Amino acid sequence: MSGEQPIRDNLLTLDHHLASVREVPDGLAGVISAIALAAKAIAMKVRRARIEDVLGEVGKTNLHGESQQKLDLLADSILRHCLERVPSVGVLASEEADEATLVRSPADGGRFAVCFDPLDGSSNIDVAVSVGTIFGVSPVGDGADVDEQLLQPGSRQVAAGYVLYGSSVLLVFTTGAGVDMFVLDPVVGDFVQVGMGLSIPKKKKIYSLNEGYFNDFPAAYRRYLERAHGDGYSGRYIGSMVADVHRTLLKGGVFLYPPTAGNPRGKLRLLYEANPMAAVVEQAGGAAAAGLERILDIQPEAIHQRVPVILGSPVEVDRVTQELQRG
Ligand code: AFP
Repeated sequence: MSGEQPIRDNLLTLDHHLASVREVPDGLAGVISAIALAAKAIAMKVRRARIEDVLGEVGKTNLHGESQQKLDLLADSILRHCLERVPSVGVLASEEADEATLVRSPADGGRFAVCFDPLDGSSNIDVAVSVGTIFGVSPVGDGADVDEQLLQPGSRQVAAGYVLYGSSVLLVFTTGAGVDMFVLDPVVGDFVQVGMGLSIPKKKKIYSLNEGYFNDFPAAYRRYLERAHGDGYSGRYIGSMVADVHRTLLKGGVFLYPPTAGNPRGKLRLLYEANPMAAVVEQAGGAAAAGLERILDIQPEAIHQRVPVILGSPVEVDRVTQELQRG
């Protein structure tokens, strides 16, 4: 019949999945549902950005000195709106806000700290390139101060993942027992499961980084790249971390954002970019390092701290770290 779309009979929605996952901490399913709801609203805004005239810069910069896009702020407020209503959410930290927000204290039931980059890669939106939302959820740490409750190693995350607003809208996340993938089905209006227990290829001759900074990279990264050139590697770089990491997760290879002369600690942020992506990649059998340290072991010192990032197939990450060990 014209106009009717087939609906799969084995449909498993995100809510079905969350109800069936065992051993997730109490109140965590509500946090993930809230992120999924926000993602649906953000996806709509991204799709209609040109129509609703929300493309382009606000005319302000965030504390990282990067210009804020109208959609960055819109996505930030959608996520806050959805998360603040979840009774277990205690603290929020976003790329778009200088300080973390206390939503409710532990005494009032605030059990989780949620760190997020509402719209990563947003400078790509004007040219309709894929963008994403990245999130990590941890139990709030001890301490009266919001920063103390938030600043914990990524290994404490109880959920982490991303939403990719691409040719389809994907939600990929882990609650510590493998990585699952959902796609937003526009017919059903919900995220439906399309992949369980994702596994990253052990090796693949692909590197993904901004090679334009070659002369600014430390010598070890330049040596790695020279070797990769000689070994017949392919380069793939979108410039949107979610899209680049997602491709790396499915196809293999290594994604890198090394230190540069301009950004001696790299560009990417530990709490809401590196940690969630490291958790996903490790749960899929990959590796994630900040130079010679495991990303998930780093004790953060500041909300917007930056780290170098090397993540992907274990063999490929190892090839980079071997060069770093040589100095
Ligand atoms: P924007 O959000 O400003 O577009 O930055 C995107 C990003 O944080 C991350 O998604 C990319 O991996 C990285 O920056 C790209 O940075 P370069 O443009 O320096 O390669």
